[in-house]
Amino acid sequence: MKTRAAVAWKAGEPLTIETVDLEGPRAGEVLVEIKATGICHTDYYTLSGADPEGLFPAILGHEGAGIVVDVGPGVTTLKKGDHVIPLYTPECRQCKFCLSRKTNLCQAIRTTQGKGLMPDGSSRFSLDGKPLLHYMGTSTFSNYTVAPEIALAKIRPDAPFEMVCYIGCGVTTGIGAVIFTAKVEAGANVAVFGLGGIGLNVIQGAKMVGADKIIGIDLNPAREAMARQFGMTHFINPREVENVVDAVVQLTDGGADYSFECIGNTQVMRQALECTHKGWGQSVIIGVAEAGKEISTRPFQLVTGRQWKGSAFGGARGRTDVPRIVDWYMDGKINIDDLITHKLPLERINEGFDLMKRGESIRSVVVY
Ligand code: NAD
Ligand code: DAO
Ligand code: ZN
Repeated sequence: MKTRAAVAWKAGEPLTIETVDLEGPRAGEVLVEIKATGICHTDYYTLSGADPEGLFPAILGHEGAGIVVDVGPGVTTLKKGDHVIPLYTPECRQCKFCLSRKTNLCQAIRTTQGKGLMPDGSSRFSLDGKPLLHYMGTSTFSNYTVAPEIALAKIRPDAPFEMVCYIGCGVTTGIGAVIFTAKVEAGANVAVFGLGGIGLNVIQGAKMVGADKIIGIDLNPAREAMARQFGMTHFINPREVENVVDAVVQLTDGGADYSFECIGNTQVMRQALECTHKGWGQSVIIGVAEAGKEISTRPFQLVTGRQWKGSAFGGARGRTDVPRIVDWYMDGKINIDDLITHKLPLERINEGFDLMKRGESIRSVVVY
């Protein structure tokens, strides 16, 4: 079949809208009509060329929602008409990683996904007979896409696509880091570094579990009002204090119980660790740093009880947890609507990237 898609031909160049060929689903695969997709910082990271694993030409996008149109042989858990959210972190429920119950990093299709291919080692997308690569197993910047069955979460049919697509990455990454990775408890003090599309979801996760002080840190003063709306109790602009670590320690009587780095800046990662409480503080790295960057701290920080952790996709097991998070949204427990600041047709997708680069959007969503 033919489908409209935004194609990333080369690092650093804008996407171009093309009519591309899409082959139907093979064994274990599903054809999905994408109804809406968010534009995430990670798409920009890859498009910019900063991602050493970025491959071109490819169809980017990993924050979508849509409807199953067709299923390949052997697919048993999904059928035509089901509403789904594609998962860049699949959940096979059979690999060593899934069975460990210690991680959400399913490895069933990791190798081919990292090469921009479906699990059988080939691409379903092409243009003029030349293959185009998939991206993160999802390629939601195409109106129709093919994804493995294990990389699709079935969601309730009454959830609006242009809102719940954000659960495909930002919402789950932020809220999940609080609930699944750090397991923040009621009454804890939390510091959140970076109040963008991820950090604001960390804030609303912290509010949801009943955190006490929720301290937001951002260089952009425009982020303060929105973060307060989502539950932030204190704001620190690093340009307005002498030392961010001291400022958090003073506000929390010795340090935050939990901190979250939602920027991808290794200097800030150090601040996030060192502002946590001696003896028990935990700092969770969510931000993806530039290739080649390293983190450092004095080892005594760890000897004296602080812990450094990381979180991918919020530690969520997609097929199990994403439908629950959609329910939380539908039940009014989490707010997505106010984070979707812009809606655009596919033809204007590059404007969505520009809004993100200028810090003017939280989430832009392409509605097909
Ligand atoms: P964003 O650009 O929307 O937000 C980043 C925020 O950090 C901005 O508000 C910016 O003003 C602020 N900031 C920048 N430098 C700062 C500094 N030195 N001190 C304080 N604030 C600073 O980005 P986002 O979409 O929220 O993504 C954040 C990071 O999370 C990115 O690195 C992204 O790639 C990563 N990410 C990780 C996962 C995961 O599973 N681990 C998933 C999605 C995104
Ligand atoms: O299993 O080795 C692996 C890769 C897991 C990928 C997790 C990606 C999370 C961070 C990237 C941001 C995604 C939007
Ligand atoms: Zn698995």
